[in-house]
Amino acid sequence: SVPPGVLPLCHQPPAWGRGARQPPSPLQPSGLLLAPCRTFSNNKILVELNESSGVAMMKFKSPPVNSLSLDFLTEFCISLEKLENDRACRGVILTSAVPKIFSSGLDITEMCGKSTEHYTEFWRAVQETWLRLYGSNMVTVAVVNGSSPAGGCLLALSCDYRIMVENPKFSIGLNEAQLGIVAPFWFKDTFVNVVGHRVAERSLQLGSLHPAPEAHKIGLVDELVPEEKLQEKAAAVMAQWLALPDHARQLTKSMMRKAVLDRLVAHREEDIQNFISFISKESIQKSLRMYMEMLKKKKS
Ligand code: CO8
Repeated sequence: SVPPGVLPLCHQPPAWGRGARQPPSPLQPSGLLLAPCRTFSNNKILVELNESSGVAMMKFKSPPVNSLSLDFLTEFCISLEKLENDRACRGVILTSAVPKIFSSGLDITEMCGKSTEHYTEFWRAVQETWLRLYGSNMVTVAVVNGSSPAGGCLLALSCDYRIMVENPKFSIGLNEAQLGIVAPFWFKDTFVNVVGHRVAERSLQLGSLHPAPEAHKIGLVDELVPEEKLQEKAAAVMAQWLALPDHARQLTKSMMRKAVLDRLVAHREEDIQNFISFISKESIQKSLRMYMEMLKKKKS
């Protein structure tokens, strides 16, 4: 059922969409060709844009765990910017092409034993990714089809809606405290905006990774869906959100998110310095090394 105040599902591209403003191609005067799908792929992300629905799918394909390395984040920002500037695109679905993993979060090797210059570049890319995704004008839906700790959780939290696979083996959360590090204020702000202060505080202090049913219960994800229904559900959610006039939805989104976005923009350089001085501490480096060793031992 459609919540009050939301227009019913729209099966035709609405007249007010960004796509509708695109001039018809001379080769396709009707503009309604056979659901053309434009694909662009780089090393770590595959993007498929369905021009008739105006929805793009961004699939993370960086095995083994879609960790958010500098290269991954750079590709992510470039892909998102391309879609943002493409009038044929009104919505993006983020998902993973790697079985069982949405994203393992920030690539820990980028934060271990590197130079100050590297930490600066890396952290700027992390900030940029969040600023672009959280501030996107497009409708953003995360299809969390596997585990999604820390930075992976942040990507999902930055979307407008989260659908997770109904499997208690997969968990999601901001588990930074378990690594002996602290989630930055804008990770925390994004989390609070989704689940509220109390739930966020407990979860952050404990560094909790919530199995899918629990994540749903605390509102960290909006819906749980069996694996085989994920794409169908994502398309239905997209259609519901795209049934509204873009300008009204975009201004509303901006009204809800602006204060949190502005806070990072105003303190961006300070945030980079904080990251560098925190991550460069020998005690923090030691915690990260031990955590990586623990991951490797768990395997053997
Ligand atoms: N970064 C780099 N490498 C990773 C990461 C990662 N985040 N996660 C896993 N790997 C590596 C593993 O070490 C392993 O490498 P190898 O094959 O060489 O041994 C390989 O990926 C596969 O990992 P697993 O064998 O563990 O794969 P599983 O399928 O069994 O498990 C999981 C997948 C559940 C994702 C598991 O790997 C895991 O829990 N990973 C750690 C996730 C995590 O805790 N991420 C937090 C990153 S920190 C972050 O995102 C925010 C930081 C904010 C910084 C603020 C500072 C101020």
